[in-house]
Amino acid sequence: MIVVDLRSDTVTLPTAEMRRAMYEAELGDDVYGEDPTVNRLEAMAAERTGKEAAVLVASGTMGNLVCGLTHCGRGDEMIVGDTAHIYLNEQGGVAGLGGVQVRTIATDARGMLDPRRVEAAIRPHGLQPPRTALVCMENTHNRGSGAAFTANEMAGVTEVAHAHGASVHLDGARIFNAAVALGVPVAELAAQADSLSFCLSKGLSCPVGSVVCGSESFIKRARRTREMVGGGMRQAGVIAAAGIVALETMMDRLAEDHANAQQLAQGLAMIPGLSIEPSRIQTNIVYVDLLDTTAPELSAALRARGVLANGMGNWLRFVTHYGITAEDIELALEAIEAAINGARPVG
Ligand code: TLP
Repeated sequence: MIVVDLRSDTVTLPTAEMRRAMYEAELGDDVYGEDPTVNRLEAMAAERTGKEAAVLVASGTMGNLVCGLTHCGRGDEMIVGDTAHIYLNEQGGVAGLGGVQVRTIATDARGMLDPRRVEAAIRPHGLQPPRTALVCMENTHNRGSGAAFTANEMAGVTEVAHAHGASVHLDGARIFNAAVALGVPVAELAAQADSLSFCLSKGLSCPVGSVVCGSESFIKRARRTREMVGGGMRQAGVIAAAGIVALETMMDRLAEDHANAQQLAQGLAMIPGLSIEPSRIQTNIVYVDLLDTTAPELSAALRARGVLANGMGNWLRFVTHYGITAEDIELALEAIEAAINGARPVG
C-alpha cells in the first residue's frame, strides 16, 4: 500500500547528497572545538541568521532548553504563549532542570503574543516578584497552523521585553519556512530575537540537529549550558555535514511544501465534516477541525488507507515535506474523503 506520511516534517530522510557529505565529512572532537565540519556549519548558520555566533545542538527541544537555561537563572520567570511548543511539548524542561518559572499568556489563533499582555505580565522590580528574564516567541507557529510572522508582527513583543530588561528567544524550529513564505531573508526575522534556535531535521530534511544562534557572549555561555545537559558531542561533523547541504540546497524548495499544503487545505475545505480556512495556511502545517468524528477514529481509518496524520480530540494535523508530491496530496485527499464517508453515520 502507498503510504503518504503527513505526520510531520520530522519524518524526512536525508538526501543522497547529505548522505555522501556525511560519509566524506572531515571530523574532529567538537568538545575541543576541533571538528572543522561543525565549525563550518556554525559559521554558516550565524551568517545566515545575521547573528555573531552559533552552536550545534542535538534537537529543537535541546536548543530551546539551552537558550532558556542560558537566559534564566533559578527562580527567574520566562513568558511563553500558552500554545507554544516549549510549553506544550518539551517536558517542562526549563522548570524541571533549571528551576525556571514558566508563565503562560494566551496567544491569538495564529500563536502570536499580544505585546500589551506581555507588558502586563512582566514583573515589577522588587524584593518579592521573580525577575522576568525571558520572553519566547515561535515562528512559524506549530499550533497556529504554521503561521509565519513578519519582523513587524514580532517587533511589538521584542520592544516591550527589551524595554523591561528581558531577553527574547525565538523558537525558530521552522524559521526558514517563515522566511520563504514571507519572501524575506531569515536574518530579518532573527533580528527580533536575542537567541534563535532552528531545526535542521524538519523541513530541511537532515536526520538530526538544530542550531542555536546569538551574540558571541551568549553562545559562549550556551556552550557551557549545552555541556551541562549532556549535549557536547564529539565527531558531530557527521551531523553537521548534512546541515551544510541543507543550508546550501534545501531552502528554496520549501515553497513546494507550502504549495502542497495549500492544495491540501483547499481540498479539505471541500469535504463535508471538516472545517478549515485555507487562507490561514501560510506554510507547511495544516490543522483541520473534525465536526463529526474524533482524531483517533479518523486517523485509524486513514492509516488503513495508507495516509498517516497526527491529531488529538477533534483535530488532525497534516504536515507537508520533502518527499511529498502534489500527487500524494491528491491521494491523501481521496483517502480522507473515503475515510470520512466511511466514518459518518449513515442517514
Ligand atoms: N515538533 C514536533 C512535535 O514535537 C510536535 C512536530 O512534529 O512538529 N519547536 C517547534 C515549534 C516544534 O514544532 C518542534 C517539534 C520542536 C521545537 C522540537 O524539535 P525536536 O523534535 O527536534 O526536539
